[in-house]
Amino acid sequence: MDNFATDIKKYLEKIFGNTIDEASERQIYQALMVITRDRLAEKRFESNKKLKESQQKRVYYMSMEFLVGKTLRNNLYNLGYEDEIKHFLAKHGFSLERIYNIEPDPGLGNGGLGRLASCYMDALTSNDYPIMGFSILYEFGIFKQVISDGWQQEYPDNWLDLGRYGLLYRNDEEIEVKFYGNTKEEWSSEGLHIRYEDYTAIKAEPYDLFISGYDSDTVNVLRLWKSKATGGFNMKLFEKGEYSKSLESEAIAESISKLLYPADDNDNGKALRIKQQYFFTSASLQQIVKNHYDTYMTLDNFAEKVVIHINDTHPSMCIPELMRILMDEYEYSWDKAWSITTKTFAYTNHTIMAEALEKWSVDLFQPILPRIYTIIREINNRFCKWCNDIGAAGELDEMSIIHNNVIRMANLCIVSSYSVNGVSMLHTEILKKDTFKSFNRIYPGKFINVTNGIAHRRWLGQANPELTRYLNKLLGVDFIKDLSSIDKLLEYQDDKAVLEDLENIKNIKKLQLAEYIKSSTAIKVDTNSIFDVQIKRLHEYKRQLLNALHIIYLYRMIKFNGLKPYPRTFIFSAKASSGYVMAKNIIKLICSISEIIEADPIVREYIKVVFLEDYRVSLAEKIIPAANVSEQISQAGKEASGTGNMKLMLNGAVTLGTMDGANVEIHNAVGQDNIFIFGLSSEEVEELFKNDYRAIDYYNNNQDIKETIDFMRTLDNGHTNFNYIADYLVSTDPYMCLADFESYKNTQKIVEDTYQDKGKWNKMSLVNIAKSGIFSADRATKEYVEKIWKIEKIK
Ligand code: HBZ
Repeated sequence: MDNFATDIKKYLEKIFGNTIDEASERQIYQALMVITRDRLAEKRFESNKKLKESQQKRVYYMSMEFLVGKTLRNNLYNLGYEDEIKHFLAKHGFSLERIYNIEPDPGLGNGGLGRLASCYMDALTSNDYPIMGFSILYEFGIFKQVISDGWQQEYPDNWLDLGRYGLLYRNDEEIEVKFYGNTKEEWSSEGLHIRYEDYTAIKAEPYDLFISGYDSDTVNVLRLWKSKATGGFNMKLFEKGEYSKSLESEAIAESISKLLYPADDNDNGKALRIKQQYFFTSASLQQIVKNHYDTYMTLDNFAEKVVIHINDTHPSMCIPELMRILMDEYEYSWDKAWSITTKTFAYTNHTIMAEALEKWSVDLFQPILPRIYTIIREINNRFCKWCNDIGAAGELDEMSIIHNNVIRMANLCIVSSYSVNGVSMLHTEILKKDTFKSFNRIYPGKFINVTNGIAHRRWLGQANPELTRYLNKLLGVDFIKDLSSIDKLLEYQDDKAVLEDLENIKNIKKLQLAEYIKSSTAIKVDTNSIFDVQIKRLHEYKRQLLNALHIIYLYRMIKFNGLKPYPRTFIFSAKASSGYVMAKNIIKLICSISEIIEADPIVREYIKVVFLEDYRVSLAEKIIPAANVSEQISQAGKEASGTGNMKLMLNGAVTLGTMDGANVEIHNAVGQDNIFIFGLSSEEVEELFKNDYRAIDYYNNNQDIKETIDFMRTLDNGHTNFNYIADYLVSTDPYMCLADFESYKNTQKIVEDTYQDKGKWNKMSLVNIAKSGIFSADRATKEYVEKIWKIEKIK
């Protein structure tokens, strides 16, 4: 730790005029954040020097979202300073845990996609790969969720207030991004030039967040762009005496990075979203090209030295932007520019849900980005012509980039990237056989699979130090360095003492969570009960409603039919997109069930329902280590992968799930006996859908379903009733909760029975931990490195 302690003291003296014994927790927090950032900056300088010298190929990871999670613990842990700082602070009466709590959890993402991006940054850095992330410095991240009378309310998340200390402002690397206006073609003796006129320029200010690696010399950077009015932009109006208008235009410029769109399915139709996408992709591309040119004095070798990875279609404007820069600024011909571009980009698809595949209407898009639009149109024209030539014209309805005056961004990505990947085996198969089948035919080999992975250092090492310490001692291998070695645990699957130890650790984590639940909801939960967890975004396809329906079934059976199940605590946490009415109603339903049960002295002896508000990375870190059952119950074929399923498994929860996304691979890894699978397969779902799923038949033909839904209609805690949801379940529900209900209910009974056989349950839990190695982000990113990026470690 050399002089970290001295640095803290110096900082406190210099900034606050305090000694450490006079300092407040808030001051200590600031000192730790700033000193850690500066240490990382120094380390970054060293690793960047090596990178520059080696002139090796690099990856730029473009994502509208990075859910980084709290940074201080992660950085101190990775730098190996944690224990010493803890002791140093304790000597002066401070708790490092309390200091950690001061840091806001940067909510720069909605869910899985954003968290995946951060897990990958962490893993690649720990493994010494050269990667730089690019995104937006949202002033307000995902909203803060407050549950009031069972309803979700959204509050702004002003995370920069205390979060800004981790960022380094790089005003030497500001960039201008242009919107609106027109382009003029000008011919001269040297050829064609494109001149931009009447455009609106906005300044992109870079803020760097350093990404530390575990046991590694590498520090990578996540660059976040903030939008600013350019001085000149305002001055024109200012000089005309239009002072308030000039401020207005400033506000418009700055609105671009104001907030994260809180919808994780569709933002089509919003001009501000287009501006956000172009703002950050243009700034990043300009930066990348400039860096490259400064190093090599040519862009001819761009694709040999640069891979640009696009995390879903949100950054897809990178593609026409690179074409624009190559042609308009470096005077490349179309063909040469296209040849470079199509060797540079790789694209990950995260969804097959039709409503989540991004589309922009030409009428909205073209005026905002006229030059980018003409480039996309030309890419499309050439692609369509090529399809004609190869005899694929018949499939252009599916494949053309512009169709019915709408730009289909996924098609742009597929046509322009050299690699397209899905995020689990099943998902990739569906992409190839169904969603993009014509593309797969004309581009054989372009579609590949890389199953998702998670940063086990955060999700086990930091979130569950009790289990980590125990396994370290027991296994004597450094599974934090290399998670594949955790399978050594299998040797202990019949060792009673080990199984009991694991159970005890789980109980400690359950106790900690129970305390949190009590402090945040006033509900007292029994730590002997089964902790049954469903935590993820609220979506119909994820079927929190199926879970809720089963709880209503249990409630009715306990109350009126004398059922005495083994006690269970159902734990939910989920944000709903602010305009998603059904999702908000489902939250209300869950909260109402919770209340109704709490008010019932008989039922509450057996089951409890807890809805924890404001789901976020740091809350997940509390819930996951305490879970016994991991609910992964999406309609088969709909969840691209899931990553919560992996985090829960790693912490010894047993999956109760459908054969969907990465559940399929978890099933393969642990075997039939160590997972609870239920419900229709994705093929059966397709079949049933084609044959006209009639929910009402399930209601009429299944006594339990009928009674549960009828009972649901009578639930009424004061002023809300749930007829609306009951009607949906028996009529239009496309996710077919009723079709899977019987199977779910029966499997839940098996879960309950198995849990009571402690020896058996503990063994299942152990096997899940032991088999989680393949779900490490180290494995996943290694596949990206080898199959797609072809990069090497920093030398
Ligand atoms: O990406 C998720 C998938 O639903 C999940 O199955 C997968 O594990 C995860 C990582 O691959 N997708 C998202 O999280 N999607 C978004 O967050 C999203 C955000 C903004 C959008 C659209 C989707 O405009």
